[in-house]
Order: sequence, then structure tokens, then C-alpha cells
Amino acid sequence: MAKYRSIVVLTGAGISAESGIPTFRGSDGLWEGHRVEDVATPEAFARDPELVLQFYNMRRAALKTVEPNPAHQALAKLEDAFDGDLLIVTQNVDDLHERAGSKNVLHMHGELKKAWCLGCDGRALWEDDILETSRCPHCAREGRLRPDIVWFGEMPYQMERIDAALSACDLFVSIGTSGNVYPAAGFVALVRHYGRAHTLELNLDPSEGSRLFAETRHGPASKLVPAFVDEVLGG
Ligand code: BV8
Repeated sequence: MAKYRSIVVLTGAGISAESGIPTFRGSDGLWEGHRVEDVATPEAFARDPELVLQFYNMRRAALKTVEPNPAHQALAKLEDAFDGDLLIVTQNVDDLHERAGSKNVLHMHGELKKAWCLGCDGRALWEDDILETSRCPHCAREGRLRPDIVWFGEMPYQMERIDAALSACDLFVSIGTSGNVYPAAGFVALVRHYGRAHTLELNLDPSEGSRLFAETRHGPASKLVPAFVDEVLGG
């Protein structure tokens, strides 16, 4: 594999699947009869805050029962050993990249373990349930906390930083994502537009955007990602 200087890795639910976190489309995208797109929206939160808080409380609690898998661990090893730049842009709201040891992780869709206060706009680490009676640790207001998660119709975080990284990279790798949700699904087209990076998809099966990648490898992330990292470090 060529000698790369600047790598951007985009991850999706598929990299956490083998840790036991269900993907969105694998579990036919339903949660207790609700389509994720119907629950993960500001309108759903306004309409039924308890239902939405429960959806995220359940997923936050599940984090305590899962561990990073060899794919997360391989990316942490890459960050440690690679002598160029590496940025992991994740669509995932779990903390498995960090628990595997990755430090340069950008959660473009937010994080389960953070709460956002609509009273003072403050954010705080939050490990347990967010309830309608929960108090903001910054302003002490009750009932103003929401999950610090980017819902459908909301602008993902740090898009300028992501665009700068995509324009500067010489390798873009997409791992475990179906390429259904934008703007993340559009990153490979953006990289191709910038015209300087190799593009690689590592996924269980072809994503919606597979044909846009210069190279695709299909199989479980726990196998593909360690092999990819060994190639880059050996390269
Ligand atoms: C935006 C947090 C504009 C929530 C998520 C109508 C109204 C408003 C917007 C839209 C609209 N129509 C379209 C849009 C745009 C919309 C969109 O793209 N919708 C889709 C449904 C068409 N996007 C947005 O709304 C975005 N914001 O557009 O804002 C704007 C502009 C200006 C100003 C303000 C706003 C925001 C989208 C973010 C939504 N939040 N997450 C939560 O987690 O609860 S999205 C969520 O779903 C994930 O974060 C991720 O992005 C997506 C799921 O995708 P994947 O991660 O790919 O998971 P999936 O299950 O689909 O696929 C898993 C893959 O893994 C599969 O391919 C499988 O083969 C593979 N796999 C499985 N096992 C393994 C594996 N691979 C390897 N190994 C394995 N073992």
C-alpha cells in the first residue's frame, strides 16, 4: 500500500456491530415500532420528550454492556503508530473509539454520553438517564436537558473542520456505513471532487455509494480493519 501522509476515516454503525450495538438498518431501523428517523428528530422531542429521552437512555445504558472490538482497536493502533495525520470522523454516538484508545475522534452526530441544556446552551458529560426532572449542572435549570445528539434536520457538528480534513487527505476510508444519511454519505464524492486521495470502502456489503470508491473490500470490520491498518503501517 502506498505511503500515506494524511488519512481521514469515516465510521458508521457497522464498526460497532460486532461489539453488540445494533445497526440502524440491520435491525430494520425500528425501535419499539418506531422508525429511527421518526424518533431522532427535534419534532419528535417536542411532541413526546419522554419517548425520545427513553430511546437515548436505553442506548446510553447499553454502552455499559459492550466493549470495543478489533476494528476499534486497530484504528487506535494506527493513530499511535502512524507518522502522518489521522482523523476519525464518526457518525456513531457510542464511545467505543475512545475506549479503544483513539484520541482524535470527531463525533459529527454527537455523543450518547453528553447532555445539552436548552436553557443555558451548556453541555456536560452525562453517564446515566436524562429525565424531564434532570437538572443542568451549569445553570441548575430543571427539565431543559436533551441528549447532545444531532437529529434529522439538524446540522452535524464541525462540518468546516471535516471539509478541511477531506480536502487535505491522501487517503479516505469509509468503514461500516450504508451511505444512506447525508452529509456523511456525500463525503466520498467530495473527496473525489478534491481529486487527490485514494478512496477505500471497508463494509460488510456494498453501500449506497460503493461505486464511488476507487477500492472496496467487503467483510466484517473486525477482520478488514486490522488487515488494512497492518498494510498502512507496513507500507
Ligand atoms: C441535515 C444520531 C440540514 C441520531 C444520526 C428531510 C428533512 C431534513 C433532512 C433531510 C430530509 N431528507 C433528507 C435529509 C437529510 C438527512 C438524511 O440524510 N436523511 C436520510 C434518511 C435520507 N440528513 C440530516 O437530516 C442531517 N442534517 O441534513 O441538516 C441542515 C442544513 C442547514 C441547517 C440545518 C440543517 C443530519 C443527519 C444526522 C441524523 N443523526 N445519528 C442517533 O444515532 O439516534 S444518523 C444515524 O443514522 C447515524 O449517525 C448514521 O449517520 C445513520 C446510520 O447510518 P450507518 O451508520 O451507515 O448505519 P446503517 O445501519 O445504515 O448501516 C450500517 C452499515 O454497516 C451497513 O452498510 C452494513 O452492511 C454495515 N455492517 C454491518 N455489520 C458490519 C458492517 N460493516 C462491517 N462489519 C460489520 N460487522
